[in-house]
Amino acid sequence: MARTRTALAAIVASGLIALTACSGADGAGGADQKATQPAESPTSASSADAAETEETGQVGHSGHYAEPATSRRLRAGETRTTIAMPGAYTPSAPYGTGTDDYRCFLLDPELERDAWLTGTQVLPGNPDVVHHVILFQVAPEQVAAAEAKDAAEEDEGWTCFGGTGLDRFQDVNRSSWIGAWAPGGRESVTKAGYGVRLRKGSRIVMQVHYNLLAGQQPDTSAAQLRLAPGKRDYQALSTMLLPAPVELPCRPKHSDGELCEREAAVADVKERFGADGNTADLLYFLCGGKPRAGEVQSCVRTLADPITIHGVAGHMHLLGRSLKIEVNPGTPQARTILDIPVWDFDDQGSRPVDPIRLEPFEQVKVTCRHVQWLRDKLPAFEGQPDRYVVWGEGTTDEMCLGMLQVTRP
Ligand SMILES: [Cu+2]
Repeated sequence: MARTRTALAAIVASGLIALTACSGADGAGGADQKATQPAESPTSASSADAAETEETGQVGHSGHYAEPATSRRLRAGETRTTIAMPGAYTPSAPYGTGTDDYRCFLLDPELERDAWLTGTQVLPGNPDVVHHVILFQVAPEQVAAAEAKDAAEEDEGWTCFGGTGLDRFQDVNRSSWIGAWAPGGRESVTKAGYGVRLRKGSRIVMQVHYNLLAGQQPDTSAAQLRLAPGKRDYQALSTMLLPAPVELPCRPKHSDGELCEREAAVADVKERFGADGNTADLLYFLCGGKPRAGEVQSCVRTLADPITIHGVAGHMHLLGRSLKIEVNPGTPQARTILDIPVWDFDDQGSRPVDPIRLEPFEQVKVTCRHVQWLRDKLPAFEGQPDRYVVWGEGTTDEMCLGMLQVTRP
């Protein structure tokens, strides 16, 4: 199915945009919570700890993926199901250039009735090549389209920069994200009484970002889903994405590189990621304004519907320096709900917040600062001159993304 862009007016009206995010870095991820679902709040965790001591992972699986060293114990009525790629996939740069491959795999949790998803744990098969993983839900009415995409490409799965490709645009207000993983991540479990609604017959797309810097090696990854009975009276969580542009110019003394012009830099991203490399320009339909080069970029969104925020997270890549999410900026009610003064690429976990209820016309703002000098310090940029950096899916491209875990009345 070719991805085509609808009229710009539709994007403006609906606030839909194609985007994806990769997260995490190689290295010792000490952080234990790297998912887009709310971590248990300190209060619920303390009571839960006694009941949910660590238990060792299931054994006896013959898959290639690694079984978790430890899993948190299931709560009453919960079950755990493992969904794995049907076979190995060997990543390659889909457009013949670049060192990143994003591949989507269609997995079937065999839901015979509606359920609440109360936790996720990704089991990466080959850590040398798996950079990060996002899990998306596929509604029953989208399953046929997903199967067609899967069948259309020869190897397992399909190329999927910029989301699953099933929605022409990802709805940033109600993203189909249900979980994410970066190196070091463990099982993510929702607060008691909260879950993501999965309808009977739903499928899961596992989007894997493969980094090809270590060469092409086969991978078979899997995920564990923690499920609770759908008849329970739980509150439905969803993920709201808050992307902002990245427009980081070259440093004055390093501005002779070929890609120091914005136009050339955007063209380069499109060459590596196909039509999905368009995000740098599309973001202005969501955030307003026009591209203005600078280290600090932000995006203010005005709510159309009431939300209650339960968790917050941020995402940038290697040149990210600081990130902030505010509600009602510039008003007497202004409040910072996430403040990361020094970005740590290895700690992208979601943080619980005391529930914050926001009404229509209230605003949320995400602000990011990226800096070029970090490229002088990081091995991933060795030998790479300054370039004008825009939003892009590659490890050495950048993103500015806030994530809110919300319930809606
Ligand atoms: Cu990213």
